[in-house]
Amino acid sequence: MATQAYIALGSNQGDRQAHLAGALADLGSLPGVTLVSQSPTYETDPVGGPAGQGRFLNSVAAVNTDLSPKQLLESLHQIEADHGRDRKAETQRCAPRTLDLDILLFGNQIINHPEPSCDTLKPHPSSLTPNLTIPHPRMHHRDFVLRPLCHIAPDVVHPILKRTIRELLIELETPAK
Ligand code: PH2
Ligand code: MG
Ligand code: MG
Repeated sequence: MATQAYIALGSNQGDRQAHLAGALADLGSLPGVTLVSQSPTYETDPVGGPAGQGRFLNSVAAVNTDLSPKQLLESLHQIEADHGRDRKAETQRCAPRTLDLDILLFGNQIINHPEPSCDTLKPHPSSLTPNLTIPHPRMHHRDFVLRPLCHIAPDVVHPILKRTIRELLIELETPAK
């Protein structure tokens, strides 16, 4: 049975609009992936990473997929590479990139998150796939993710936090007292 997944798209190098549009087209033509909806594109200030890097274009897409999370991740990495991203040349975290595709949610699945109830607070080694933690561990802190996601999936519930995307966005926007 197909799973609904949400993918964040970001670009702050080269022809940003072309990279996002091309990535959406590539996503939709992956075998086992159907593009369901896409958010508007937002121009956002970079969060983290080196000083002086350019602004991002960000959006979010919903897909239906028969792929596993790992297969989807590998396909996303291939699309990033096709759009000129060279992960090996990135010497620092959050380096500027032509294209970044992150799996935010994959149905209700929880992957590689520490079990709150276990002693070690570490995921079981057999479950580890590098760079595959779902839900995306920082998505609820990021306006550039929640805003476009809220456009297409306001009532979807975060499977760990048990809050809707709309609630998470409101919480992020509400200044701490
Ligand atoms: N991605 C990052 C780090 N910072 N900032 C913005 N505005 N948009 C992004 O997509 C982004 C970021 C790491 O992937
Ligand atoms: Mg990212
Ligand atoms: Mg990424």
